[in-house]
This record gives sequence, C-alpha cells and structure tokens, in this order.
Amino acid sequence: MNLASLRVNGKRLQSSLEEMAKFGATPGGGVQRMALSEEDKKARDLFVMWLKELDLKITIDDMGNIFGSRPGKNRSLSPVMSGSHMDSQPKGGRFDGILGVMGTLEVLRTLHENNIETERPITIVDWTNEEGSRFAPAMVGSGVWTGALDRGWVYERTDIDSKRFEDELIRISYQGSVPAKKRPVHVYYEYHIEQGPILEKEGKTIGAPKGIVCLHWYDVYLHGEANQVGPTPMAGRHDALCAAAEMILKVNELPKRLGGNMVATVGEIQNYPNSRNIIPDRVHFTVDIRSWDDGLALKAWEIIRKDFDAIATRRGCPIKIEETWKVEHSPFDVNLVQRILVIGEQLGYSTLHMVSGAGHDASYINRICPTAMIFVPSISGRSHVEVENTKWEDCEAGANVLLQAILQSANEK
Ligand code: HGY
Ligand code: MN
Ligand code: MN
Repeated sequence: MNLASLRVNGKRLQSSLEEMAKFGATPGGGVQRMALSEEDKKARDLFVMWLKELDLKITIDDMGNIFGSRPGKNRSLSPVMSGSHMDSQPKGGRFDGILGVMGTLEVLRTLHENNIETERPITIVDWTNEEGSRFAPAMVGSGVWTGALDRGWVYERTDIDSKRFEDELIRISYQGSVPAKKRPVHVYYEYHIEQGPILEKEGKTIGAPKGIVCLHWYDVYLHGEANQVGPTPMAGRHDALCAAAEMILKVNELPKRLGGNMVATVGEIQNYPNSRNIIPDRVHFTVDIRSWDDGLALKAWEIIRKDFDAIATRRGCPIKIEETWKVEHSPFDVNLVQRILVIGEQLGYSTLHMVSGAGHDASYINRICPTAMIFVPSISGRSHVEVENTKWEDCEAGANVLLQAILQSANEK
C-alpha cells in the first residue's frame, strides 16, 4: 500500500469528538470536564473502551495518565508517542486537548483497519490535568512522568473545595499501579487547536509551532481588616480587595512597561468574606506571565513583586506569595517541525511556522525526546470559552498531517 496516500476518516473523527463533547456538555455549547471530575472519568472510561477495540495494550500510571500501545515489527525500538489531554477548563471548549487524543485515536483506527504494521511501536496518551484549572499547576501528568514535578507534591494539591488531587484520582478509579515514570520515546507529536487568531488571520490551515513560551504561575494572598462598611471611615481602612485591584492593574500594565513579547494576566480571584457590606479582609489571586524570553518573564516578576510590596505596605495589607510553577520556554526539534511543514504542503494544505502562546504537555515531553506540534485554526481565535470552534475539515486536515508524521517516524529504523 502506498502509505503516503493514506488518509483518516474525518467523519469518524468528528463523531468521536461529538461523543466526547457530551461529557460535561454546557448549555452554551462548550464543556466543563474538570480534571478528575465525574465528567473526566466518563471520558476516560469511553477512551479506554475505544483503545480496547483496537487491541492496544493499556497502561494507567499512578498519575492517571492513560497509555495505549500498538506493537511495531521491531519491539526493541522505542515508540512514537502522540496524544494530549481530555480535561477542560470550566466552561471550556469542545476541541482543546481532546482533539489531540481523538486525532491520535483516529490515526490508530486508520492503521488498524488497513492492517498497517510499522517498524516502531506507537503509543497514544491522555495526560492527566493538563489545564491546571481545578488543581494548579497545569500539566502535572506529563510533569511527573518526565520527572519535572514530584508526585507527592502534586498528590497534596487541593481544589477550591479543599479536595486532594490523590483522593480524587482514587475516587474516579484512575490511580494506576504503574509509577508515572518516563520511558524512552523516539519522537512525540501533539496535535492541538491553535487557541489564537493567527492561522485564521493568515488564512493558513496547518500551524507548526517552533516551540512553546515559558509559563510562570504565582499565587498572591492578601490580608486586610474586615469591618462594617457603613460606620468605618475610609481613612485607615485595610481593604484587601482595593490592594488587589491596584496590583491587578500593575500586572496588566507589565508587558507594555517591559516591552518585548510577553503576556501577563490575573485570571482567578477569591475575595472574602465577599459580602457587599463588609470590607474585604482576605483576597487570593493568580498571576500568569508568559514569554518566549524566560529572562524577561523573570525580570517582569521581580519588578512587579516590588510594586506589590509597596502597595501592601501602603494599604496595611500583609502579602504572602507562592511561586507556584514555572516551565521554561520549549524550543521543539527543528527537523521534526520542518517535517510537519513539509507534510502539510505535500498534502496540499497551507502551513505556517509560528510560536505557541498556550502551554501544552509537549513542553515537558520536549525535555526527553524530539517533539513537535500540529496546530489547526481556532475560529475567531477563541479558546477556553464555550464558543471555541474549529472547522471539521480543518480537524481532518490536522489529523491527516498527524497520520503521515506518525507513519514517517514509526518507520524510521
Ligand atoms: O494554560 C494553558 O495555556 C493551557 O491551557 N494549560
Ligand atoms: Mn490544551
Ligand atoms: Mn487549555
């Protein structure tokens, strides 16, 4: 068979994505499938069932990462690995993460039905808790697997309801017995929506990011003094929410102040006691700083830390900061990225070499083997929202590029 002419079944890919979108479906057309939730469990159970249909060897490790292994002719060779994540943001989209898992599944279904044997084994993977929204930080499944994060530390992370990561993993019956520990991998591909506006703006179908920016996450805790809003004079208040408000605007102004290619965001905040007639005395908020230039991101944090300290002192609101998580920027394997571009063009798709502003498990896997990603356009550049959308023909196009990239790598001796 001429493998270069092989293509995926786009309708089957669409139907798998539509099946998965039922788990955590929201009224606004998105999904809420938070890591280790009932919805995540249901998606995992269906995914495992589909893996069994392809006679794959299934391994679930003690971080809940799910692997499906397809043997190659030469079992001594390291596998080609491909996958992404199935957990979502709260009120997230139907394509983020799941497209990479279903896209890889579609590749394996195509190889299975055409009885194609590759030199190397192929492994599909669903990484646990890529989003980091319920349990911070992000990418903990791949982070522990690559040795970048400590499993014990992750197990103790708690969600907003003080539920422990490990307890939730046990509750959904996905705490496998195999230690989450890296093994040799030939190459890793991750297929994903772009989650930004560039491909659509440039009119391109396939994006090949040269890598992923650094991600730095911080948690800020402020303590003020609660009091009755009526009788308490404005002078002398220790209003934690006002201190936070000043700090949040400082975060927003950072990229302009520093110049260079950076984004800085406060996405999450809790305010206590959060009653309209009590002066807030406790606030927690998060800071997310990203840049291709790790040094610039660190410099930005040093600057804004000083601002935070000055505001906290002036307002009499003591501050506590957790430097929660850092992932360096990840430059992908140049040759593998080039392969994506060449395959895209050979299949007749327009391509674009770009950067990923979104974090992905590929950031960690890139530390242990040559890694590349395949992007397809996000309509109106929207993602992490219920209206997240990608054209079905673009989903099929990306999966075809993934199929050919996996075939080429899996037939390397
Ligand atoms: O934060 C990110 O970019 C990813 O969605 N975890
Ligand atoms: Mn994602
Ligand atoms: Mn995401």
